[in-house]
Amino acid sequence: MSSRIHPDVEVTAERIASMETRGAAAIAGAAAEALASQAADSEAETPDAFRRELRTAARRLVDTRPTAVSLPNAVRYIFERIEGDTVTELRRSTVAGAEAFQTQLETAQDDLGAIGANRLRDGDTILTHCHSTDALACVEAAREQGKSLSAIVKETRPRKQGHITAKRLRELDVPVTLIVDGAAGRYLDDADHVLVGADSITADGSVVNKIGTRSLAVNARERDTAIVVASQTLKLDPATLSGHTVEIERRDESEVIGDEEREEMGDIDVANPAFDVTPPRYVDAIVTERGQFPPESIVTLMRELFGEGHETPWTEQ
Ligand code: RI2
Repeated sequence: MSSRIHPDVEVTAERIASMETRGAAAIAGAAAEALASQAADSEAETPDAFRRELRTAARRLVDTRPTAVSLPNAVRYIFERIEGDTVTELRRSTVAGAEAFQTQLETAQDDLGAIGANRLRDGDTILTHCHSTDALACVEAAREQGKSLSAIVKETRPRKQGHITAKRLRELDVPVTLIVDGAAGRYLDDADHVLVGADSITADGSVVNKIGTRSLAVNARERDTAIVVASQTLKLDPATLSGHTVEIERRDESEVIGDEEREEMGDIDVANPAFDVTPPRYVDAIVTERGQFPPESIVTLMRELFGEGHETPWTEQ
């Protein structure tokens, strides 16, 4: 029997896939909202049909981007809270689960920001890569404490999300110097902290983040510049506790080069992996809403929050 996908789920999935909605926290929040619409407007006549519908919608959302674990973690959070014997009860508990998730998302980012801000001293310079709302929450909290900061912002090819970071930092009244990615090494000497976000954190404390993070961290380590990763616990990947690896999303080649330019070059291959993996030895601290952790000890927090399980009930047909 086919299960109807709510238009909100379809639109949300398309926005996530095209990166109109992007950033690990934002895609998790959008997916939760879409699942709430699916549940609230469900016309399923039996509990089984309702659950089937929800699983189909969840699969549509989770399959959009493979790397950010926030997406399956958000869906799992909601599925764990679905309860009841009637469609009305199931509908109500799903919507309540999605709302609780949204609240937790906001609170976690505020709490994380307050902790990350403690690392930033008055007069410090941060160097950023890509656009992370978790990383910016630390800056916002520091600004609220009255600290003055300045920022060196990598533009972050190919999609230049550094431009969003620059705009947000200016809104926080932080002076910004925008640089091309290749200039990062030159500017590391001027920075007190490299401050980045994460899409997924693995059990060994490796940080999966926007492509270019690893070389930035290696360079920063060589110059003794602190590398701080701002990451809500929503980005901890419980599947890695049992040996699963994180799939690195490969995006369309057209993000790197236009057709015309490409044709002029002749026969070339183009690669566009969206993320890379920074090993724990290049990371000084992972700042979460539960405190800051050396990357090697994040596994303890992961076990406490997720146990050994990483069920994916939405994968059942
Ligand atoms: P927040 C982004 O991925 C960046 O890699 C960023 O560091 C990470 O998500 C976390 O973002 P993309 O969606 O959750 O731009 O901190 O590919 O906002």
